[in-house]
Amino acid sequence: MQRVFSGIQPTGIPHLGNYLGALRNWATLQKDHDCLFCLVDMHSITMPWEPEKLRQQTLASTACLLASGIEPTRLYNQSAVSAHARLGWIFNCISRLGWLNRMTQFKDKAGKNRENHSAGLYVYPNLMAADILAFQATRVPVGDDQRQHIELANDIGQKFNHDMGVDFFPTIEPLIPPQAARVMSLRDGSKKMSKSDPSEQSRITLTDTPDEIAQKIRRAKTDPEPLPGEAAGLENRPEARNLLSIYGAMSDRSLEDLLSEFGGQGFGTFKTALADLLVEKLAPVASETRRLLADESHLLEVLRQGAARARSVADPIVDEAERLVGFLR
Ligand code: AQP
Repeated sequence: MQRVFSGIQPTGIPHLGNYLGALRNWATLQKDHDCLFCLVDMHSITMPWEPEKLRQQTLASTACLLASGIEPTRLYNQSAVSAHARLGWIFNCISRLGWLNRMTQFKDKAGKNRENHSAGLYVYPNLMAADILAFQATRVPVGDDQRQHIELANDIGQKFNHDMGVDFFPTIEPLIPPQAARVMSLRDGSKKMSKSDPSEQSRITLTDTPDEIAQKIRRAKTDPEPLPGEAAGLENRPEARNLLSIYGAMSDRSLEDLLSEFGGQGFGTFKTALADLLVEKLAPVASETRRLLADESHLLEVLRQGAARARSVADPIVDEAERLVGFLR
């Protein structure tokens, strides 16, 4: 059985992009794969953070993931399993500066003021490679934005194998959903939907109420043209394409099918239909999240047990990686 690993940062409430790009896929994969899902709290401190907020967001993310259908035994938080940090350090010494310099996520997050960002943000992809390879996982369900990081993780794993003269780390295959692999901001179709976008209106979260969902879709940026009858008419219309792609992913309908129904109409009817669809699919997740959030000790216990299971898989693998490197025990 293939081993699957994936993670999400507890930097805020998971949003529709996380759901369509990752979480929904995770819930399906766990049926016939050996899965580990991780709240990557160590990645969350690569950007400025507030400790109490991080604690609350980790609990909230745990509740959201369970409400999205993730099995409790597969879920844990990264910092509770030291294998991540141990292998992450080895990978810091295997990875090359030239490789990290090419990572577009660092450039996007650091912006122009690079000198002021943490060293952790720069080496984030090395830790991400360790997250996956500490379990010798072969499949990683992620959104399209993570494609470059997975390629780097493979470069790191292969360089380790080459340098140590072994065939220890497997090749990783990203599992990127065919539809809505990159959900864009509701306020700007050129930016991905993100937890850290300062505008609440830019994203639909997994705890939004039906009214909030409907209002955010109503206010979503669009252009003045009616929807086209064919996909070619969506060129240079990123906001229209984004809303259609969300609708398609949520309803398992193709773009062509949607355009044959909504083409030629203004956005009003389409937005109402999209809001109704999102409320129907997401409202049960939000109410289950609220129910779970009321019992903090249960959420902590889920994470504790998940971490114990994750340690039992990762510790022997990282022990062996350390032995191969030449560390004495
Ligand atoms: N907009 C998106 N569309 C599709 N998939 C997405 N993912 C994130 N945003 C989108 C996928 O969700 C998983 C978890 O992401 P993450 O929380 O680890 O980090 P991120 O990609 O940095 O997400 P955010 O929301 O943008 O967080 P912040 O604002 O904290 O940086 C990944 O599989 C990712 O592909």
